[in-house]
Amino acid sequence: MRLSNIFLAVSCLALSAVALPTADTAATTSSTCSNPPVRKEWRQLSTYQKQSYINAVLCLTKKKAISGIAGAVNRFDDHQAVHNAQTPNIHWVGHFILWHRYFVATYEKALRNECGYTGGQPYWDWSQDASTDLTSTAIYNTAIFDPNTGFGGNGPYVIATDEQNPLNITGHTGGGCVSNGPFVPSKFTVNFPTPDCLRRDFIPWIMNSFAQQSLVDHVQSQPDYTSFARAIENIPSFSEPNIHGSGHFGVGGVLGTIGNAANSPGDPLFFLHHGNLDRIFWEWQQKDLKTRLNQVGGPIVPFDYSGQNVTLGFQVNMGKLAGNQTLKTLLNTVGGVLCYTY
Ligand SMILES: *[C@@H]1O[C@H](CO)[C@@H](O)[C@H](O)[C@H]1NC(C)=O
Ligand SMILES: *[C@@H]1O[C@H](CO)[C@@H](O)[C@H](O)[C@H]1NC(C)=O
Ligand SMILES: *[C@@H]1O[C@H](CO)[C@@H](O)[C@H](O)[C@H]1NC(C)=O
Ligand SMILES: [Cu+2]
Repeated sequence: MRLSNIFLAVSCLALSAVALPTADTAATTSSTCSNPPVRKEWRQLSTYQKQSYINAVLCLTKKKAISGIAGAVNRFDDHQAVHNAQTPNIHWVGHFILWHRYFVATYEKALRNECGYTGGQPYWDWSQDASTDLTSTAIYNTAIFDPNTGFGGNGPYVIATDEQNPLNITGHTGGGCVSNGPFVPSKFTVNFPTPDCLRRDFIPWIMNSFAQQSLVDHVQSQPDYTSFARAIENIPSFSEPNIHGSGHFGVGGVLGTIGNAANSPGDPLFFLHHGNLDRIFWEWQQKDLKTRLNQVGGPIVPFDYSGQNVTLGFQVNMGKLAGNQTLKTLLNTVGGVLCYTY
């Protein structure tokens, strides 16, 4: 009775808006989220759409920072700085995937509202190209790394000192400044925490083994939020693959920007990698939406699996970039605070 009333009320609101919701989203689409931008895989974008996206990213680098965090010069840096500030509280916790959902959505909103981008945040589905031949470099030859219509490629090889590689990660192939594409040193600076070029350091065996579809399937077969949240991060180890590590260490390796736990959002690819993790989460939610719009769990304190768990009312923050939100709000991508779909 109550449910059907809510359904009716929402349907009326949705009808008075422009968008005609599908049956799936009708129950959850809010009146403040009509016509949500649709997020697409990078390869689904036209050349014009790809260029519009990259131009919008470069536009953010021309606008003054608002985060108030020392070292952040522009609106692009703001996001990296907020991630850096919260790094100790947002990984290996129950709110990991929801904090990062809010983070990517905040960036998407800045691209749209401040830089005229009209599409949804694109994502990079690495699992499409992960090879069982771990030495394969095919995944690095796809459209996303294209120097003309993508994000450019690797940096030249630089020897890493023992100090720079405390985990003794093997097989890194780059580490220098990205040498082609829109984010070369003459066009783009990673200002935060101190000015540097954008670095990439491809490691084929990590990229291929961490981005396997079988691992995505494993994550998406989890029965509840707590186990999903744990599976998507797994443990911080290179002997046990996890999909979250694929884009970070397959592209960032030892010396690359996106491989740095605190400062990874300094590589614009971060938002396409995390966009894909969010899509995987969203797809998992769709399998039992009624339950999965109302369920969270997992530790408040990193790795504290027997301690206090997050609840639906638990709040996360974006510093000065956006208001605090509860996890309940962030479970719904078309609820109004968030407004996008896949
Ligand atoms: C990495 O190698 C160094 C020197 O060979 C060694 O002392 C250190 O324990 C190794 N670290 C790990 C995490 O295996
Ligand atoms: C938090 O959740 C875990 C996993 O469901 C559970 O084992 C643990 O007891 C919970 N912690 C508290 C304090 O209830
Ligand atoms: C936002 O959340 C943070 C903790 O996540 C808290 O310190 C801060 O006081 C909150 N701000 C508001 C306005 O509620
Ligand atoms: Cu992160």
